Amino acid sequence: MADVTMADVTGTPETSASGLLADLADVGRDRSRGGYSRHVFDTAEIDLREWFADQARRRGLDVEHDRNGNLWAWWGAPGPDAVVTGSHLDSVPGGGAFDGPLGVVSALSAVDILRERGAAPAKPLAVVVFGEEEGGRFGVPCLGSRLLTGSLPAEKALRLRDPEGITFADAARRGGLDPERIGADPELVGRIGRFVELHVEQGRGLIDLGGPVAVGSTVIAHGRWRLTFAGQGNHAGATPMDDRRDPMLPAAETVAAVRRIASSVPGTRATVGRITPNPGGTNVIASTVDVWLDARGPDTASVVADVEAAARAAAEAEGCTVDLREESWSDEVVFDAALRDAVSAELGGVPALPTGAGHDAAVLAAHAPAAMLYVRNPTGVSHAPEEYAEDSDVDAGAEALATVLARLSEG
Ligand code: HGY
Ligand code: MN
Ligand code: MN
Ligand code: MN
Repeated sequence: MADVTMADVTGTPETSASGLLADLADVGRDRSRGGYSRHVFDTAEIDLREWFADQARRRGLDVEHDRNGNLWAWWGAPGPDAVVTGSHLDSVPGGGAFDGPLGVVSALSAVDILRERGAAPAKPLAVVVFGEEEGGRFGVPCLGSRLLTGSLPAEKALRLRDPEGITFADAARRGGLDPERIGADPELVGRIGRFVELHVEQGRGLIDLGGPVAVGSTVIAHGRWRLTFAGQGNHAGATPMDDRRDPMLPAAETVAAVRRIASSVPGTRATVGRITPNPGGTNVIASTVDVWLDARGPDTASVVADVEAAARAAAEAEGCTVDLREESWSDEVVFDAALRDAVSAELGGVPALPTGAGHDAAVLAAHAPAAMLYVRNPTGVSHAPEEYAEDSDVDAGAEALATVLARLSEG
């Protein structure tokens, strides 16, 4: 076990999680949308990976990419029953500064705190950064952790294309991976004894409860579908209104139907946040329109079936066709109750909260006991520039994570 202490690792200031987060404030700013756009293997995300690797090495951690492009920083030789913590560095388009990076900087800060406390973990400890958690470039969320665990076949992932038509295989190659090696990594997954992900809360639970930290109880079932409406492209000015097959019309009617249908099924959250007309000219009747549906909740299948029926009826009325394709699916996850309660007790009995957001911890939960820590977000807003956490809560979260890691890594 590498008994590296901060004194041994020259040039690394004791840095708080809020201080580390401030380091990242200018990486991947999206001037056109506001917020941040950081997508797997794009310039900003590669800058963030390099920053993380440097921070980890300055703490004497051994850094390695796994075959799927997830970054691992080990304190102690990688081995069985490791205590692993981490999150992601990528964002949604125009996302906030905390979703993902907060879990990563808190993990680095927790290593500093453990060393300040003189802790000597009896088990290997690792900080991991998963790739493409948001699916912001290739459309499948938790791409890195799904590939690692085998819940997404490599051949399906390699064919995924980004909005510019670049395949994941090509992007991975540019990110330094060998596409031939991408795929399930059971030996690495087998090393994980426990996984803990700290994350900014995406919602108002802790505001209403009045505390800085909570543990996770469940992650909502959620999926993504793409509806492609097809009609007849044509000239906006030369085509009479009664002589059109405009796919934008059923697309618009389907967006309204999503809101109406989702609002009628308790616990459902369904959203259309992305629509792409092709070719997308102001003076052009579109040939096709892609509409992406994000649907979550206890009865998603029936909600999607009702949306599909509404889409088909609207398409037919306009002489268009529609094709619906599932792009990703995640079952509801209930975190390991014994671990959840142990983590809560270790932190003085913090509350357990459900979340409507997906996480890598939910993917790993099928392979090792996993837990989540949430840090208060006073705006309650996420996936938008207003996402926030006070420095005092950020640092309280890192302290809490250190306390949990210390307990889990005892002999
Ligand atoms: O979409 C989600 O729920 C997560 O933020 N990836
Ligand atoms: Mn997110
Ligand atoms: Mn996230
Ligand atoms: Mn996550």
